[in-house]
Amino acid sequence: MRTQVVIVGGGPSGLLLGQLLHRKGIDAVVLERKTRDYVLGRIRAGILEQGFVSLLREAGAAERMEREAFIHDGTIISYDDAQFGIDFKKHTGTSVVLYGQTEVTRDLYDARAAVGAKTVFEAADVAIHGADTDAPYVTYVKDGREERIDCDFVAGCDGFHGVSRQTIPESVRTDYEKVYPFGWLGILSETPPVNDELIYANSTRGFALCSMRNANLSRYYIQCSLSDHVEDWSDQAFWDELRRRIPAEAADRLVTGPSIEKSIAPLRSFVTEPMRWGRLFLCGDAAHIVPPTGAKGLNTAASDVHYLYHGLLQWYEEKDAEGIDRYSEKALARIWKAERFSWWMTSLLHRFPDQDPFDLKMQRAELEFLRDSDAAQAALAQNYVGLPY
Ligand code: RFL
Ligand code: PHB
Repeated sequence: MRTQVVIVGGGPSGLLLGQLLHRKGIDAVVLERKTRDYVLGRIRAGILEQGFVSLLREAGAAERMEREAFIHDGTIISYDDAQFGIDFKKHTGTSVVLYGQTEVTRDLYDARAAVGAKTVFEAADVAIHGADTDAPYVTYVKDGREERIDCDFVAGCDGFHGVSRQTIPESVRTDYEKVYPFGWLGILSETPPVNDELIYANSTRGFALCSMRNANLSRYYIQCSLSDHVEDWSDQAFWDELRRRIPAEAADRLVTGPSIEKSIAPLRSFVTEPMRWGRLFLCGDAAHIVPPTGAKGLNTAASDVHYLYHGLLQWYEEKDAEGIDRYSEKALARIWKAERFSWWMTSLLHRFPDQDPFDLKMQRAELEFLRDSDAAQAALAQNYVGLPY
């Protein structure tokens, strides 16, 4: 078969791109390795920038989000037993939206199904051919049969462990990576959130984050060791540790309950350059990873989608290659700033195993500067709500 754009990966970036293209009459097929339920079972991001929200609206998939999402005008930072707020609204005139990645993905799948766009689930052995020619094609195996799709372009939206990035020869690519010496243990529980704004906590026992999905669904994370296993952490042990890391008055009102999901995510910063090889374009986690501390992963995926979507539109509607030719450069300029912010938030809030007394004093001074400086708070707010596209 033939289509205009093959999208490898049915996560949020692939689905968003597919839906935007579809609304402009550009044909795209999404190839997803897993089942729909598997993709929807992954609990990930919670915070959306306004840029993401606008794209979701443009994709015609924002209706439920407009009804159900929560607007967050600020956040709380705590250290030891002190805490202060960062007012996004005051510093930037805007806010962020709390709406889970699972819900975004569900809405995009539903929107895709409603318009009859083609998604192939359980597409195995996806391989991209001729990406550096004018006639790329993608092969995959479905129900034991090999299929082939010829196309104009391939969008590699298949996450960090996908095939798209690996398709670009190592001689063309430069990878930049930093692996952090800890992970995040996260749980989801059907309990009311401890606070109406998120709490990012730096404690002597390590980082903790209090987040949520709705009025009766809480999401909490604690920094853990990379050698920890989920099975080692009973719910009780998690709650006890969380209580020790957050401000005492929050710990006192914390409502606990059984976890309905529990997982460990390692923390990593990663960027590959360039994000284009011939007619293959990398989007989202396929090209870059951030530690979740700045809530930027899904949001940087969305800014890639924005640049690629507009580049492809320019190609199809105006026969102009400028947008796709400058895709990598434009996307990377924004990504490196989100990488910097995520690295900085991570460094500010976590305990590192090799931190010496001087490093701890530096971290403390930085927290106190942030607490006392309007300019420092404005810089955090500006990055958190999202830099312009
Ligand atoms: P995804 O979501 O990984 O989707 C890629 C899809 O491609 C499929 N795939 C393949 N399909 C076909 N053939 C292959 N060979 C394939 N290989 C893989 C996969 O099955 C999958 O369905 O990448 P995408 O779309 O780029 O989206 C990126 C986001 O998922 C990610 O950046 C965020 O979840 C990161 N993140 C956060 N981002 C935010 O913006 N705000 C947050 O608050 C936030 N919190 C988080 C996070 C990530 C976390 N974890 C678990 C890493 C919190 C956590 C704990
Ligand atoms: C989440 O709600 O899952 C979440 C929120 C903020 C972050 C990371 C994760 O920085």
